[in-house]
This record gives sequence, structure tokens and C-alpha cells, in this order.
Amino acid sequence: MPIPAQPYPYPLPSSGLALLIIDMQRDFIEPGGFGDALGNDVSLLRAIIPQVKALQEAFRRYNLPIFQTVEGHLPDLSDCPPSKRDRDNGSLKIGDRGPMGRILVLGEPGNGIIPELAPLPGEVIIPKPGKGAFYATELETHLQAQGITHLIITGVTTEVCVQTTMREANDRGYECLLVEDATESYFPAFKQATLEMLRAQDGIIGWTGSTEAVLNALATQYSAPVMT
Ligand code: C5J
Repeated sequence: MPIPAQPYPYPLPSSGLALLIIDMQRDFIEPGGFGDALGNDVSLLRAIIPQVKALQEAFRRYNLPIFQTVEGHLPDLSDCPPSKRDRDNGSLKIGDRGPMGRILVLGEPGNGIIPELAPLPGEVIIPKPGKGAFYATELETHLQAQGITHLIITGVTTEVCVQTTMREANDRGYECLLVEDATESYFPAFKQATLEMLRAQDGIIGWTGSTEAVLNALATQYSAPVMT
């Protein structure tokens, strides 16, 4: 069953579907992290947690793969271009020590996924040094190994890491649907513009649709494994 979406229904495959959750880490969503240090109102991003959680639970129910990413750098910052660190004029720079440990450094408390969306054992977390989830990561290897062709995309922030990832995925041939109410930005106008540009020109980058539409289609197309 296709998912009602824009610019036209998204072809839900019988296999090869995965959920991609981008950067739902404390650094962006909780006070004291990178997003806060840059002067953003991080409470805006919390609004999508119930929708992302509902999708995460549905994918688990139907035994479909889930991949989460976190943006972060090695402790010696050898994978952080000086340009990225220098262009950040916030109160704390990447690698500086803040209330949740070193900003945007892998393994620090702030780099962890928020407790509401904690992965289960065996679910893959992809650390990524860039904005796109395909750049310098193992994501594509995982997707290819599991025969994934279609991605349902969620997370933050819409116009930065989510959009960059969806463009990277599209260039690699993945059919992507961005879930409108399961992605958020510190800047509502940027979110809206991103949704419109991704689905423009007959889905030049892909589709956008609602959590409800995705959940309904999943329930129709897939069945939960029978517990014995
Ligand atoms: C940013 C992200 N905004 N996850 N990262 O720096 O969108």
C-alpha cells in the first residue's frame, strides 16, 4: 500500500525499508549542549519526540531495521575540520567542556541519544563527523548488507543534518520519505522551506508525509511477528 505523501503517494516496498533517525542526541535537544551554546531554543526540537518514538516502536513491532546517527568527533578532534570549529561563534566550541561534557565529542554524555529514544541492544548507531550521514561513516555498508532501498527519515535539524542526509541518500539511489512532524528545526521557516524544496519538481529529492500516514501504511502492509 503506498503512503499518502507529497508530491504523490510514496511506494512502500514489501521489503527493503528502514527507519533513519538523525541526531536525536542530547547535544541538540537538551539545555547545555551544542544547540544551546549556539543560542538556540532547544525546547522547540522536543516537540517531535512522541512522533519519532511512535515510528521507532512501529519499526520494532514489524521487525524492520532502525538506524540512528549521532553527530560527533573523536576526542582529539582529528576528524573535525578546523573550519567547522572556527566558524562556530557560540559560547562553547566543539571540543570545549560544557555542562554535558565536551561539546560534540563522541562518548561524552551530551553526545548520547536522548533517553526517550534509547536504542535497544543490536540496533545500529552510526557516529558521523559531518552533517550528512553517508560522509565518512559505515551507514551505506549497513544498508547494502541488509538490502535496504527505501528510507523513512526523521530527526534534527531539518535543514542541516536531515536535509544533507536525504540528499546524499537520493544521490545513491535510495527512495526517501521525510516525516514532516518527526523532523524539526530551531527555525520554523527553514523547516518549511526544506520540506518544500525536497519534494519540489515531482520529488526531486524525495517525498514528505505525516507520521500518521506512515503508521497506517505500515500497519496495512506488514504484520507483527507472532509471539509463541
Ligand atoms: C547541526 C544537525 N545543526 N544535526 N546538526 O549542526 O542538524
